[in-house]
Amino acid sequence: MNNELVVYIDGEYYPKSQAKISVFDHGLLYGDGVFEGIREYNGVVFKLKEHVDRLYRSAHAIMLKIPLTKDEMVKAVVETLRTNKLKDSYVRLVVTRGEGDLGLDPRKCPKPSIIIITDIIKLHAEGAKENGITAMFSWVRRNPVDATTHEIKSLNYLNSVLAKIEANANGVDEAICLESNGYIAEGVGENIFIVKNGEILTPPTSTGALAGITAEVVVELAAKLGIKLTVTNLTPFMLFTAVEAFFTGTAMEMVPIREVNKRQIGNGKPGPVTKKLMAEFHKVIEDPTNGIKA
Ligand code: PXG
Repeated sequence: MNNELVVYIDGEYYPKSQAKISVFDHGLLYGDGVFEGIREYNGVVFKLKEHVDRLYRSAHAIMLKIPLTKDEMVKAVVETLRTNKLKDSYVRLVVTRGEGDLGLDPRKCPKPSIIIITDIIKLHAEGAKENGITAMFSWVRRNPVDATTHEIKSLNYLNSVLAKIEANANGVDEAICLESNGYIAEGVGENIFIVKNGEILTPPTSTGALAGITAEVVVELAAKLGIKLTVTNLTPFMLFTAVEAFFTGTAMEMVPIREVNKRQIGNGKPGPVTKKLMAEFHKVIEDPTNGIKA
């Protein structure tokens, strides 16, 4: 137990094996809560302020008052990492509505629960970055913007889980979700980009996708490199006929897509624009000024 990682729950640390919350927590009963997935690179929590800002925006949208200030939240993440002596890790920040009764009314939940899990990161499949991954359009549409939209990073992830199940069942690495009009929204936990005529295209968040922090880095890098980037609706056809495509996300970082629904993308290998951006992206995550030291 001495070497066991600890988990922060409401200001206390518990060994991983004993880190538990109530079965009456509405995060479990109704998916009523919000979360963030963050990475620490070499002792620096990448874009921690941006993730905490997004967490509070998500909480605001579901009228959940987080009982810590943003600064206190940043401190709690840093302290949890220090306690666990982690240098390269994955941070999962969760705020649930808290314990209530067996009715969905959030007024029955007087105190939100704050959970901070820090753990070692599992890397994605061997060769994903070098060779690219396969993807498929899922039958499950992204939740519309006037429903449990993924603009809110809420605990309602069944939409993404169903899409992932479909990809798994078909032996494909990742699923892509379309929005209600048939335009491309995003991956299950990734934003998506294509390259066409030397230009980068990516869907708007008004299709119900999350405003990704990794995607934002790519937008900044494209500007810095002088590559035109346009936010616009993308059709499945546009992806099938793109010369390059890639996913971005905290867990996946940047990963090329080599095949979609059995159609080869470009020449089936990571293209020059993707490779250039990936190289630049690695410089960004290694730069300690892009995060907060743990
Ligand atoms: N879209 C959705 C729906 C997400 O959940 C992203 C895009 C990428 O955003 P960032 O800010 O990370 O660039 C996400 C976030 C995981 C995991 O462990 C990853 C996410 C969410 C939940 C779990 O694989 N990605």
